[in-house]
Amino acid sequence: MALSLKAAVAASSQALGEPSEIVGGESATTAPRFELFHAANSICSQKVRTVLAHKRIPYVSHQMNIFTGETYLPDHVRLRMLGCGALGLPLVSGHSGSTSVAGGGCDPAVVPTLVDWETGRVLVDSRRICDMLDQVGDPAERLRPPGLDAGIDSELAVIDDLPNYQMLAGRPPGEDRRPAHRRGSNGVDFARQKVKRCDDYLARSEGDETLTLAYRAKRAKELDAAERLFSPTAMQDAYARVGAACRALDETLSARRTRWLFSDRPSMADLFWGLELIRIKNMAAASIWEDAGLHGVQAFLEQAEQLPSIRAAVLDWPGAIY
Ligand SMILES: N[C@@H](CCC(=O)N[C@@H](CS)C(=O)NCC(=O)O)C(=O)O
Repeated sequence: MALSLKAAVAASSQALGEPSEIVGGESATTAPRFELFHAANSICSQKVRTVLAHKRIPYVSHQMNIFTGETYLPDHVRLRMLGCGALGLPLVSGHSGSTSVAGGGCDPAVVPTLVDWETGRVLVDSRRICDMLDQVGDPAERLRPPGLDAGIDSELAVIDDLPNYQMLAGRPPGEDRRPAHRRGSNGVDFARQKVKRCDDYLARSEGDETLTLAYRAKRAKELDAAERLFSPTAMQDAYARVGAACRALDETLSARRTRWLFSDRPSMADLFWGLELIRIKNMAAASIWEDAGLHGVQAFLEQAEQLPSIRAAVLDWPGAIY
């Protein structure tokens, strides 16, 4: 029997320890159109929260803990599989190194997961979710306004391909400046823990075709990550790619005549770049632009840190910076 959306959302919500809450809708009298399953420290969730805050869209927030593996809970995976099915892309089978769904396929055990009660859809990729949210509300306030969309999209493609997972969990090349509580992580153990988690769920999902497909896909992705992503050479390559992206950003910033990248108002590219730079700084890797004298990048970061949406969704969001 097909799982109804209402039942899937209720089950996924109940499986979490934390009660849900409404964000951004203190004065709302009707139930919000959107429900978001997300995690405080997930950069992909941060993008969605920031767009929701920027556009002042209220939503029901279901917070998950990535470190304890709540995104793998069977009820959440079932909900996400509805979104993966609607996406029209295959499930993941390996790890591309980035969080891009275009290159890697649909991951059934991650966040963010957005439920849209108006269309009855589950959306599963931060970039696609943010594009859809941008269609909501006043067209004059679009974060991807017509006419600027080509430039914005090319920045978003660069951002979508940044090696966030390697930077989060892997050992940086050269001096390890990460704070003591994170210095032990080399990525391999982190990814292998996820493989083990999938094995445990696979053993308990016998006979359940949807869950078996989902955990097999996630297992293959994390095994690939453990085997390939965290070697010294792979980490060197990842940091080099981030360095190149920051140099290109610095050049674009120095050529512009506007307050933000494309106009005097922040676009989706400004928000996402701001969030990525905050993440890189949080990973103790701001030396990537500091040591290279990329002053434009540093100034841009400081400007982005002042945005009320970024403050609300990340800098002042408990557990987002760690
Ligand atoms: N393409 C997806 C990727 C989502 C993703 O990779 N989420 C990460 C956090 S940013 C996650 O939930 N990881 C948990 C895990 O893999 O165990 C998106 O942009 O939404």
